[in-house]
Amino acid sequence: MTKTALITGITGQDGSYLAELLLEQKYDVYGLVRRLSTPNTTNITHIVDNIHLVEGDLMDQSSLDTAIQQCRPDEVYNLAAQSFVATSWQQPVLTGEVDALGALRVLEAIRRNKKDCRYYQASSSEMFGKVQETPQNEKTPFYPRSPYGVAKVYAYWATINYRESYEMFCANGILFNHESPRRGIEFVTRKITDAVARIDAGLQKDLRLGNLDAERDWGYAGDYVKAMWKMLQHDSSDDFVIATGEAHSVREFVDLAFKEVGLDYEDYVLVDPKFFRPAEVNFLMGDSSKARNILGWQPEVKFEDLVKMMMKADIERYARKR
Ligand code: NAP
Ligand code: G4F
Repeated sequence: MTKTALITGITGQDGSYLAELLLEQKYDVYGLVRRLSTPNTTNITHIVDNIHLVEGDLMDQSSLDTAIQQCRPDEVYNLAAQSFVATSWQQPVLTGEVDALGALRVLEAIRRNKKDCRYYQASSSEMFGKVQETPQNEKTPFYPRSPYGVAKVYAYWATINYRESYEMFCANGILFNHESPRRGIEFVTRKITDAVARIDAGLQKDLRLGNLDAERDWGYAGDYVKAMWKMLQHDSSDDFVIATGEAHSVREFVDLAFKEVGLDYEDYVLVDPKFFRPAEVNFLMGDSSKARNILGWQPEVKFEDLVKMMMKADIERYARKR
């Protein structure tokens, strides 16, 4: 029987890759989109004729109730969020409203309208923040360092609370950083590959960054959405860390990206205090052995290939523009 899925955040990086995956699996795919003065469907232009878009906002309970009543989903993937950590200090209340209470509103909409629906919560390695052990796994205590991280901890526990209070199928995917050519332009990886492509094309002179020594466990978004899907196919709901198990610094990323166009990053990169954060997460590296053993998931794309993939896409984009 055809399954129906509702994806919140379908216009984002992960939402677009997940929609592709579910279409390949023959799902009937619905995506929740919020009203914007200029619609932002760049990431889903290629599949927009094969999916159904429903209007709604994580700030608005009634729109979420209506969306669940309309779609009658078997699975809901709650990917919508104010997802940029730096902005969460500028807009802490909005971040809490969308990322914390927004998740609660989606859970409530499911409980009231389609309680047997399976729920995926986009939890984050940012919850580990000032890490209490390395590598981080499902049992590592949280120590969030940003309003974003704090909001995600709330949503994480709301997900577990609905599982335990109402016997609903609710899973947390604790995903470490994952990137792709569809990554938003303000995140450090995409900011770097876009800038290097622009420098290579003669459109930009330098690249201003913040903390070059921060280390992240970077994977490929296309690999990570497979883990989301696997979590909802499992026979019971549980929480899983999804990571590569390798940490690399921003400096390593920038070095490799400039090498792709035969340049030395030290000639172009300027450190700008504007991009430092009030409280930094210096290091993240995940242990995803639970997901590997129970779900049979593993990442395919290596760090070096991810940098190459993103560089290639941005170079081609500027070449097309020329
Ligand atoms: P993204 O590209 O920033 O996408 C966020 C999505 O949320 C967009 O579709 C956005 O819609 C939507 N959205 C924002 N506010 C909304 C609201 N009030 N109501 C409805 N939709 C709203 O994020 P992503 O990288 O794909 O990440 C997906 C999820 O995973 C997020 O929850 C993020 O916090 C979490 N996460 C990401 C990573 C990562 O490394 N990528 C790691 C761990 C967890 P518009 O297009 O209208 O702005
Ligand atoms: O790319 P970032 O902005 O990602 P961050 O803060 O790790 O958050 C991402 O991953 C989380 C999972 O751990 C997600 F939950 C979240 O939604 C998002 O997808 O920054 C990565 C690192 C930081 O340490 C930052 O301080 O890069 C450092 N950095 C150095 N210079 C910079 C810059 N980050 C940005 N965005 N811009 C810079 O110029």
